[in-house]
Amino acid sequence: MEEKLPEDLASLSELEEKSLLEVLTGRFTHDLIYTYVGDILVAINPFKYLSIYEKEVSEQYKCHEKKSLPPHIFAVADRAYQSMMGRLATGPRNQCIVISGESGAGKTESTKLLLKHIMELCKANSQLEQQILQVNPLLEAFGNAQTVMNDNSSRFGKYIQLRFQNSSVKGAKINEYLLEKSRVVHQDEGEQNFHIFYFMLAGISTEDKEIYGLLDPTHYRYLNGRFGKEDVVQAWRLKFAEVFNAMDMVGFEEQTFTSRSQEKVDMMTILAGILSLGNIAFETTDSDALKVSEESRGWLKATAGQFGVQEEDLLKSLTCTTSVTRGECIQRLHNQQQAEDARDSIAKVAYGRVFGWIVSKINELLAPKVDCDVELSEIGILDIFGFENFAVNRFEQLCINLANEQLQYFFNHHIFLMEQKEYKEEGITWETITYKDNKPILDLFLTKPIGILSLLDEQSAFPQATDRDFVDKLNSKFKTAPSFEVVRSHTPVFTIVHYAGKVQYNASGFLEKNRDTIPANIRELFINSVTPLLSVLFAATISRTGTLMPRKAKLKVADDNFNSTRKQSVGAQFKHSLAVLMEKMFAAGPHFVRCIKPNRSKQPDQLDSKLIMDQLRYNGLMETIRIRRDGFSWRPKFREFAERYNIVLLKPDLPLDKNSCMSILNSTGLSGWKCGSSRLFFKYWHQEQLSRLLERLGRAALVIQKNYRARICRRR
Ligand code: AOV
Ligand code: MG
Repeated sequence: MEEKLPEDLASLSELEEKSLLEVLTGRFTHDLIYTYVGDILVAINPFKYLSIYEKEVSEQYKCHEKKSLPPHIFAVADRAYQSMMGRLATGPRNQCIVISGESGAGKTESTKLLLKHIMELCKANSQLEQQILQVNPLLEAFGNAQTVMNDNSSRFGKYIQLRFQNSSVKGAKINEYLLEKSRVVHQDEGEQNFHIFYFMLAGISTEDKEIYGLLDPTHYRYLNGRFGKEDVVQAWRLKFAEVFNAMDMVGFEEQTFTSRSQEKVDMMTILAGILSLGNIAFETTDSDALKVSEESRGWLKATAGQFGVQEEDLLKSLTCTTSVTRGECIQRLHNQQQAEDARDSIAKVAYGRVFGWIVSKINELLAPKVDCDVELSEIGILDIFGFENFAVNRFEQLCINLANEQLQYFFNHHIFLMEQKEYKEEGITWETITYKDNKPILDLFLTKPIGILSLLDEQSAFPQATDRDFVDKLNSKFKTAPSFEVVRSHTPVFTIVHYAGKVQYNASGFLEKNRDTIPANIRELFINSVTPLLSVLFAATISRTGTLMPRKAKLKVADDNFNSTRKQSVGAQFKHSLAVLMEKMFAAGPHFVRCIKPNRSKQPDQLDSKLIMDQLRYNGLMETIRIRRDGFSWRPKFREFAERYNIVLLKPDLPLDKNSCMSILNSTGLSGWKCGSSRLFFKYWHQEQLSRLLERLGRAALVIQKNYRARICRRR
């Protein structure tokens, strides 16, 4: 079996798609879901429980270079941790683990396993460890939902940064990207609202239901009047307890006079308010004004109570827009559509604020408690929303797929571009491996001033512009661009040829979603809420980094209603946060996990060859195997190398140049490496061989090296 099912695809001598598929299929049928391509891990989602994550297994994968173990996600965690500790090789201290794959491929599960193993590795103090591990269930309850592609689909992106002082974890920080708020008010066929609503309705006691004003779940329009069967509801009930437990563990519990935490009570009340709000319907009257339909008067009253605002004020913010122009207060009455939009935008903004609050609270509680001059190193884990292609794709899918393009670019840049550039510069003989460069698609989105996002901003700035106008602009600018396709249709649609396939987008609602403005009267309404949490959430702005920032002065109503001059558009913010993230990741030592989805029906033991092959192709796996097999993934400068390995010769004061490197290497008997003009070129396995060698030389050598370093310091 060993012979036929190699653990490392870079060891295959014959590279053909067919044999590649055979190996992966063969391994998968033996429940071997992990396979290496050199230092890159390929993971196929098993859709079933495998007993490969137990304590004994995680024990084995501690500093595992010393032993040869089967490919495993724990090995990736170990490698990142050892690299951060400087135990493996030269290179940056900070590490990032980049997990990619389409929706449902297993990114979030991988993230949790990585976190779990890193916590094992650093023997975190039990409280902080538990806090960090509980962050995921908490975020998932509020930020994940069932979609047609994944029953637990992440509807936001996250970058979890674990902060270390030497070997021990000191804290964590979450950056979140673009929660899909529109899901609160609308879900497509076969999809659900965010988990927390179901967990809450299933798990709450009858007594609490009354306190929060919650009714039978089938009443709520935002849940499409649907709930689960008894077994599902039972599972949700447990989840609800888990979420509350997680909140306690992370530290949300506050000292209060009552037994309940006020913030949690407020949070539940706001969630209940969102559900009631969704049931408010409007009717036209003989006069110009709208009124709330007879059946929904009760819902209006309930919502006002839950949001802690006056019924008349709530009604007013739904049925008209107030603006102040030159000191004069002008009221514009809404038509039915506008009133419904106002209702939905209140729900979205309230939910978005609750989510932002949870993230900022987590960040506050998990912030490292160390002196500010202590330098911390970091392991970041990126788990975004995977590539999506639904029946209807909206603004959210555009942003999600853009993020995936960016990640694919990051991968290509590291694996193909940088590496091959160095071969050329350093005069290494090399036959160029071509790969599918997605830079043109990324440019199509991001270039200024004529990328898709810039054009969207331009159109969003015109109050009269329509989504059709936006698509017309795209069509005229990009009709000849290779990754853009004009679609002739009555609806405003266009197609992008992404690295992972063609996606048709429906631009209806793009401008509004990109503006994402809260009318000033709605903000005022909430600032004056008697529910403390709600008032705080609206009086504060949430910064890009997910921390709550108090507003300097209370907003004056005199601000225009669509305060787009001060506020960046959603597209521009997203572009900015992606850029910041990339900068961080480019400065770190990267580790890649490529998740693969075996079938579309989420079934165990089923493998759809065509689906797998598509993913292997657009991931560029063939090319990756080739470059890992023939290429040199570790390329230290002479200086870096000599500094680290001079102890091999037990001569710590060796000059840090090419000659010394040669002497060191000749004495190790290593083969297969190459020497360039300023650096050495090694295969990925050389690193492990050398670290094993260092291990053998043992402590004696380390002591010599340490003494030498101390001497140098004194001399300086
Ligand atoms: P995703 O994060 O990549 O999709 P998930 O990590 O949520 O996908 O995985 C989807 C489902 O697959 C999980 O809920 C599990 O049931 C199953 N699964 C994944 N990995 C494993 C594993 N290692 N062992 C057992 N089951 C697994 V998305 O967030 O939709 O892009 O947006
Ligand atoms: Mg996910």
